[in-house]
Formats: sequence, structure tokens, C-alpha cells
Amino acid sequence: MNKFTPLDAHEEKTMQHFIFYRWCFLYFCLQSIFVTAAPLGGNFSLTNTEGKSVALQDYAGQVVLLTFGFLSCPDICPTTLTELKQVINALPATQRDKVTVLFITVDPERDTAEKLKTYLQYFSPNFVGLRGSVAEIRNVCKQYGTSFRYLPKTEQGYSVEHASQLFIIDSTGKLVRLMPYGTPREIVVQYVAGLIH
Ligand SMILES: [Cu+2]
Repeated sequence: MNKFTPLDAHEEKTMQHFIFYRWCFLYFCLQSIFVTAAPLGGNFSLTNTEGKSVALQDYAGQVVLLTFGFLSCPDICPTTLTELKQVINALPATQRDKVTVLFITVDPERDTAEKLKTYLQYFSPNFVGLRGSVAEIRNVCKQYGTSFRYLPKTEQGYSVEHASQLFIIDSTGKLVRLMPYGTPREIVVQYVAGLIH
């Protein structure tokens, strides 16, 4: 059959069916991608600096400000932790104990529980440091849509590339917002205050 021959009624119907089913197939494929993609965040368990197992759900009722970092980080981590201390201080006194800062080390080999505890206390005695095996920490990072990478060793030792955002988790344990590093303090304070009930 010449390809320019007009389609007869039967062929036309078959063609229409074909197009219809092809769209249906595409629709279901796309839908399954978007609907089944698990939302970022969720519960996880790691170990605190007292050696106790801690789960995110232990902080139900609290707004959690989650960050990933490591103690020998020259800039991002100390700046973030200083900023978080200021954020908490900027909240009304009655709201401050409704917010928990969790700092997960991505360098558990060098960041021992004791070093982590001492380091965080420098910023605030209320900041919670969490550790685990590299694999456990990688899983939490993956769950939160991020990762980290050990950079080649230099004379100063190795550095770790890690997420710089602040992960904001509401009082039901749901990841509700990612704030980029450097977000003005007022914006963070306002957003966090809005989550406190
Ligand atoms: Cu850092």
C-alpha cells in the first residue's frame, strides 16, 4: 500500500486506538514516576555523643533544624552553627525549647563522640551531635536527597564535601523546607517561628 493512500474507516479507528493507548501508557508511566517517588526525609536512627541510639521521631513535637558537617570544616559548619545559635536566640524565650538542632557528622572516623560533644558545646549545650558508621550516615543523606564525598588527602589531612543547606523538619517529623546556606537570619527565624505551635 502506498503510504499516501488515505486510511479506510477501520484503519483510521485502529490508528486512533493506537494513539489513545499510547497516551494512556505514557500517562501511567509518568504518573508512576511522580506518585511512587518517595518524598525526601523521614525517620532515621543514629547515635548521640552519649552513645545512645537516637531517632528523629524522638523529637516529635519539636521543630528540628538538621545539618550535616564535620569538625575540621573551615567555614560552612562553624558559620552555620553560629547562625543557628543566633536563630534560636532570636525566637521568643517561650519558643526556644521547641526547636532542636541536630548536627550529623559526615566524618565519623575523625569526629569521635567526645570531640563532637566538645565542639557543639562551644556553640550551644543544647545542640545534638549524631554519629554512625559511614554507611549509616550515607543512608540518612540519601534519604534527605544529599550526599558527601571525601576529598583527596593533603598536608592538612582530608576534607569532606557535604550539604550546606539547612533541613527544616516540622513537629510531625516531616521535612518541610531546605534553606540554602547564607539565607538571611530573619527569614529562617520567621519560618521556624511559623512552625512552632
Ligand atoms: Cu562543613
